[in-house]
Amino acid sequence: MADVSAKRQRDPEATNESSNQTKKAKTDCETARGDNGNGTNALSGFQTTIVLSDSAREKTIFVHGKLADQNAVVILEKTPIREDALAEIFTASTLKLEMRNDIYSTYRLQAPPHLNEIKATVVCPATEKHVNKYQRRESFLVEETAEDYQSITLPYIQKQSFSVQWVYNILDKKAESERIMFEDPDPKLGFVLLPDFKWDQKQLDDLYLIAITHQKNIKSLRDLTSEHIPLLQNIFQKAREAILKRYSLPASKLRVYLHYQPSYYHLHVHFTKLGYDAPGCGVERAHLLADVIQNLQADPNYYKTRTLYFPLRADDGLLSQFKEAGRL
Ligand code: M7G
Repeated sequence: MADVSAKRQRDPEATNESSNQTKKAKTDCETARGDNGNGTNALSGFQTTIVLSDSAREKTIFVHGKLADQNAVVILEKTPIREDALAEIFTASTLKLEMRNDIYSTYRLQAPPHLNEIKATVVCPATEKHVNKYQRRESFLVEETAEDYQSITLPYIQKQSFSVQWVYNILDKKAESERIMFEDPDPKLGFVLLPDFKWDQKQLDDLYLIAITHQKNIKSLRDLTSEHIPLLQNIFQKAREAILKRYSLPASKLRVYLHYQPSYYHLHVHFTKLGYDAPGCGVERAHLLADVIQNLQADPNYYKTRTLYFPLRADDGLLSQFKEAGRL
């Protein structure tokens, strides 16, 4: 961040111009999305440039394109079939036979529109980093020593990481305030718990919540020391209680973890339903909160001193930095 303010001092006009451009891009996107209440279909003007990735198995497609002349990424995802909708699906759908053979038959079933939804996520204006994030790319496992963190990773994330404005909007109740499920307002130990935007909250099978700390100065797992154990324990205990109360899901049904590396460098904890194969829940990126607490209890500087492993995609600038430093 020091670099950014230094640049601001050197070249205030350039910075003002780029911040004006960013403001204009945001306004263009808001207008195109119909945020101003003009009631338009937010995506009717979307022009596809390229399909970044898709998955027939996950029923998702990630598309890069233009919305009101601004770069945008649109993610479309067919929503899961809910058990409580089965009766209506069976009674109110139309069926077209595709083939029949002995005891087997397949059909095209046309469910009523409200049971046949596609979840759409729009990122506008999208940066180059967003476009890269959603593109399918080969990954490489990186071995990051404590020294590598100081000399390679930290300088890189201070210059290149995603904006956490959306996080501040949540903490300041400027966005998603009606979605907050639980809050502990304590500035040191407190946090906000709310549905991750990957979860449409229609079914518990893919439950996904995030707890975002009120403390703004903890970037990631690497910053944690034994000093943060009370904060982590508070999140672990109160968020699980809130989830039990609201969704009747006990702790034994939850996977609670932090990502390293995260995409957003403001400490947050992921809560997903055990059994849901959430993106990023693999061992190369997810660190169970219970393990993190125990590791810090055993060694106050565990995460400051340990070598940590994580995957980076081929187009990730951080990977190039590791390569340039001869660490890969
Ligand atoms: P992460 O570990 O920093 O990175 O997690 P990842 O996105 O690579 O997993 C950030 C989490 O915040 C992810 O699970 C995102 O889906 C979620 N998220 C990101 N944004 C921009 C928002 C948002 O605006 N609102 C909410 N509720 N969740 C978000």
